[in-house]
Amino acid sequence: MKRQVAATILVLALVTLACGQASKVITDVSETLEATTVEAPEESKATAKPAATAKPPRGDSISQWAISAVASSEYGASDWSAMQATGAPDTPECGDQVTAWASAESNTVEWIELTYDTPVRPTEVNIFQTYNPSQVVKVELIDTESTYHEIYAREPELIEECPYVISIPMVDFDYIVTGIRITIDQSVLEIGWNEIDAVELVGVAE
Ligand SMILES: [Ca+2]
Repeated sequence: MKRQVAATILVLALVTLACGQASKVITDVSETLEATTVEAPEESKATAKPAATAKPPRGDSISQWAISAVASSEYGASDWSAMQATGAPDTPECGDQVTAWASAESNTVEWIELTYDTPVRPTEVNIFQTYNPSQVVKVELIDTESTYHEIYAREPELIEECPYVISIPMVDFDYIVTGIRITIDQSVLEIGWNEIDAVELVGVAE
């Protein structure tokens, strides 16, 4: 009986030892795996770089300000002229400022057309108004074939915020655009000139 117990203990001891060795081996394997996986990302990174540059080039989204402008009328040849709506915003505060476009009269329907340097597939138009917003009643985009596309239309409305920016987002607008035409109606609210400081065209260069 004692011999059987001793044999059982011996077997158990051998099994335990074997398991111990086995788990040690497994630990060694996992350590090896760890060591391998540490190096792997660097290798895949290195091979990913050329793949990224091999993708077809996509147009960059750019934001631009008008480079020239004409209008139905201007309050002055320089001050308040249509050219005052070109370039980045430069009117420091709300008010009747010479650095924004104003029409000759204050109670008329008028328009301004702005031209941009880089043709784009537009994604957004932002109209910066610095006096009596928002009597903007229509906004059209002018494509490379000189066709007009209306993107905004509404009645004049009293807006207390000034300066005030109209932001018009566009999705899937499928024309290449080089210009914007804005129509204002100053005949309804009788609040005076709706002055426009700058107009931003955002889009993807083709
Ligand atoms: Ca301006």
